[in-house]
Amino acid sequence: MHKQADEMEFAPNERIENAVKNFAVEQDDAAGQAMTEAILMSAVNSEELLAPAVPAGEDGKPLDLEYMTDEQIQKFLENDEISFAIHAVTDDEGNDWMPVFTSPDKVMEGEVVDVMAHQIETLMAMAVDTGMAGIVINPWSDSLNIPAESLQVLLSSIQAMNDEDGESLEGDINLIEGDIVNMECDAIVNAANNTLMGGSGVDGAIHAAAGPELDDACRELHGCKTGEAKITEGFQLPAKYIIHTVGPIYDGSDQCADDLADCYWNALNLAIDYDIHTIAFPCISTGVFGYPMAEAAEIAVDTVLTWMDSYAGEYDMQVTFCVHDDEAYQVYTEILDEELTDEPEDPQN
Ligand code: AR6
Repeated sequence: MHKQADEMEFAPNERIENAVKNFAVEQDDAAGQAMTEAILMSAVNSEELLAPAVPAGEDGKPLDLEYMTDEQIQKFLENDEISFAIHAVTDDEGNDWMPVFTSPDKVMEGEVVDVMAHQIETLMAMAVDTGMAGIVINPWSDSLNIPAESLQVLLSSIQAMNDEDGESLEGDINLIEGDIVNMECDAIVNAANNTLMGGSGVDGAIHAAAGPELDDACRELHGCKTGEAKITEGFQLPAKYIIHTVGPIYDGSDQCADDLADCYWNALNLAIDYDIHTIAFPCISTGVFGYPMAEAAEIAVDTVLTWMDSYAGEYDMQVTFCVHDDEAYQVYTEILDEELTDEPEDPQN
């Protein structure tokens, strides 16, 4: 059965998945769709493909493993300086194709070859760089050829996403430990309650610093539902605006996680209406409302990154996570490091 790219289930290999989806949009003929489907099924879902390859010396000729010196073996293991000679499959017209397999079973269906696991992105780059006609997936059975021109389109798309990640996210997400009332940005976000009439924690600090005019302005807003966001001026704060949102009281439910994500999402959407381009968030719900810091931080970072991704290139927004203690700083640092470090693969590895 033929499935459209956007109906398929994916392993978490997002950049390639997105590249393939973009690619699929341009391939509106049956052959293009079949090719896209095959890449999705095989490459994206397995993340790594197996390629028959032997280590090669500087001259590009295959090295015989049995006669390798210890030093060569070490270099081979470290994947350093030693490249790989690819076993190509030559078609009737004399074109060389790089064979790749989606599983060890697919390898075993034909002649016995040594294989190595590689990231799909690396293999595509290798096929293009070595001037192959393309790659042939599972050459012994349900084989499918993907020409070099198609691989090039996919690679460019992946590269563009790498560049975009690097620019839009790393530069526009900040982490600060401190008091949010001192933040000099277009807007700070308040972790309020449904009455919007002030309280303890960050809410209390913001009301105290902004002055009594904030109480008057909040009274006019007539409360706020959990997950929603409303805006006032910043009054005596350095920030021009305060976006008030109400986090959920933690009970471990999915609803609670959705509500917390809504706080970030709705605050950012509201920010656009007021031409806000720099915004600082506290760790909503993690104080009086009892949300465990690590869980809340995952949702905060995920939601903000997804929002920023969806507006990439259309709206500039700098987001600062303003945490209040060392523990929260540590938790956010780890999550952000993980989410923002998305180094492109070195095609030689
Ligand atoms: N700057 C930055 N972060 C702060 C500050 C500050 N000045 N003060 C506290 N935090 P909480 P909630 C951190 O309790 O859990 C209020 O009474 C704090 O370390 O302020 O959403 C409201 O009126 C914690 O990590 O908000 C509501 O009734 C985080 O801010 C209720 O509490 C959130 O803690 C809302 O509870």
